[in-house]
Amino acid sequence: MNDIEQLNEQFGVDQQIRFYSGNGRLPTVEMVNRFGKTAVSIYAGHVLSYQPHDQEPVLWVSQLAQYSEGKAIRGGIPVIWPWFGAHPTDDTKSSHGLARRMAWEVVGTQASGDSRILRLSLTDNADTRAIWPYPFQLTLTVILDHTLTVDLAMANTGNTPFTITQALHSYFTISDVTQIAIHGLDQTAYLDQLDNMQRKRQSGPITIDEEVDRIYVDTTADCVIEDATLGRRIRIAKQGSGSTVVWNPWIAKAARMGDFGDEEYQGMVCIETTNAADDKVTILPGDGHRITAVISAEPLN
Ligand code: TA6
Repeated sequence: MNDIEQLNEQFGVDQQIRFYSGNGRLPTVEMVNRFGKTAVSIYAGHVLSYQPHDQEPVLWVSQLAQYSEGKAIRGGIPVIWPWFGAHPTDDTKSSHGLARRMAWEVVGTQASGDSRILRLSLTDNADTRAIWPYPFQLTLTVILDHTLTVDLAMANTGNTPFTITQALHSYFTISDVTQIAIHGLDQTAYLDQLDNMQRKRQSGPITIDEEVDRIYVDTTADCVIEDATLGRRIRIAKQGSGSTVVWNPWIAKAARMGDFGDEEYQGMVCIETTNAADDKVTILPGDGHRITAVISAEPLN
């Protein structure tokens, strides 16, 4: 029996929760209910798609995304942990931590009523400790019901405190980046990553006509992407997160990324549920933290 057959034997639930060999032959699970469907790569603990029935996909993935061990998948919801952005002290280490490049494992599934639940875990090992020297346990819980909930629980299983920054780095499908408005951050301070982290203040909804890379600070607000062309709002609610990152690479940065189509910046925006910049989290031995994003799509009218 191969891995996929074993996964379906142990964790599959009829056609509601089904494992299959996805892009790059990565073990992938699809969960379906009467509201929609979602797909998750076991590798990297990476939500790849979320599609309410009779809707455009809510999450975006690049046509040039790479699906191979050790690579980060461009799109969906990469798990950024235990550091957001560049490593705080060692620039030889990959940006955005280690979790999105590691092999996770399935620990459980559940289908009851309209709810479909997947639990994946990543535990420290020789590979992680070679990069980041702390014992930890991550559990990613993905819940499909009338919305999509992505919850990352983390535990310090060692004897010394550690401090992390992190993100559920969500990529969203939009009609045209110049035609959307992002609500929820009006009058919120942000650090402009494109202007030496200068602290600025948002005035009104966010509209985009150039590269945008901002860490909004001291905010627990929902964000809403209003997309008149698609006739929908995407709402991102959150818990355990005091900062939100808004990113679009625009033309030049898109052209520099090998796993990102030159024109693809027009159809995506990242609204990232984070503990970033000064919104760090220190976890004592035996303690934990959780960060959660709840994603939903609703018609505009
Ligand atoms: O979250 C925004 C950001 O930090 C941008 O600066 C950009 O680098 C993006 O993440 C993607 O990073 P990645 O390492 O996935 O290419």
